[in-house]
Amino acid sequence: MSGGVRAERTAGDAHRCGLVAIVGRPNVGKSTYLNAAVGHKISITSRKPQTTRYRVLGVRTTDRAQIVYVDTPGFQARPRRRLNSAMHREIQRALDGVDLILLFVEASRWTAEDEAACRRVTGGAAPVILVVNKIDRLHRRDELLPYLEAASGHARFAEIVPISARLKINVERLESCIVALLPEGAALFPADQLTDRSERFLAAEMIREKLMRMLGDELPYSVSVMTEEFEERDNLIRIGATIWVERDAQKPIVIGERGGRLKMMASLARRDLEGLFGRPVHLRTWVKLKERWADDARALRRLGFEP
Ligand SMILES: Nc1nc2c(ncn2[C@@H]2O[C@H](COP(=O)(O)OP(=O)(O)OP(=O)(O)O)[C@@H](O)[C@H]2O)c(=O)[nH]1
Ligand SMILES: [Mg+2]
Repeated sequence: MSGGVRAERTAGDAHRCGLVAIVGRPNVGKSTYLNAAVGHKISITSRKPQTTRYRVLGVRTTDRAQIVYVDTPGFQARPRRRLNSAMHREIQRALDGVDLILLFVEASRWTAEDEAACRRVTGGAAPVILVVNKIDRLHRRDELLPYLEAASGHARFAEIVPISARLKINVERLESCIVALLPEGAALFPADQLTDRSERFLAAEMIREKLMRMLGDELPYSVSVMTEEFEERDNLIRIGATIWVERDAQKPIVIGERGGRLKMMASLARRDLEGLFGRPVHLRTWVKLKERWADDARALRRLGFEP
């Protein structure tokens, strides 16, 4: 081989590449970590559980490795609606054939759902790293050690790594642990590719994130977003998206007084999308009634869930 990075490597540090699933109960910070690890906002986040509904790939490429992360919906012990079952299947698909699993929990808590997620992912072929997130929330540093000791009793983990995804504490250390456990192999994606998801998908998700963040506690679970138009012309991206609600009474809540709330959400989403695409975006949104979409197999297929 002539020159280049590869020739300079010694035998001990061959290029590594693999699929790494990010799994855990809702709201533990899985998507926040994905974005921190990749360095771009690819997966949406919010304070409310069940923000992520789809598998989302995030690719982190360095000169010695490529980590292909798969973010997943939060693991729920009992899926209720068809939508939740579809989300469960997304987790299942993410786990198929992965090289490594990151099980996310929150520092100082181990709930029944954490336990269920732990049982689901351990005992398979892939090694599991327990990631203890949100350590910045601990009031005292000496709370961490007993928690880590107790956690190590729950299953056999390849590593236990405490981090703060939000403050990016120990994220590099976690990355080194991941790379050490990946198989040798060539990169799966070009170095500049960040995700497998289309721009249409990302547009719908950024809008849904604002709905998750700005609507009250129940309503976010009743809305879905579909990109209907996506057109690039003269350095401008024109996007048209429909927001589905389940009941007529939900429309005015999403739209807000004189359209104020919808305008605000669209404007925040537009700013995110301009950051992501690096070009000006023109965004139009409509709110439509689609009764019981979350229990409707056809509607879920249109929203991109595989049957
Ligand atoms: N204090 C603190 N908050 C965090 C940290 N990581 C994530 N969060 C917050 O926790 C909340 C949930 O984060 P997400 O990344 O959406 O969690 P998730 O696990 O992807 O949630 P689902 O998609 O619903 O399963 C958000 O408000 C984040 O800002 C952290 O390290 N410290
Ligand atoms: Mg998430």
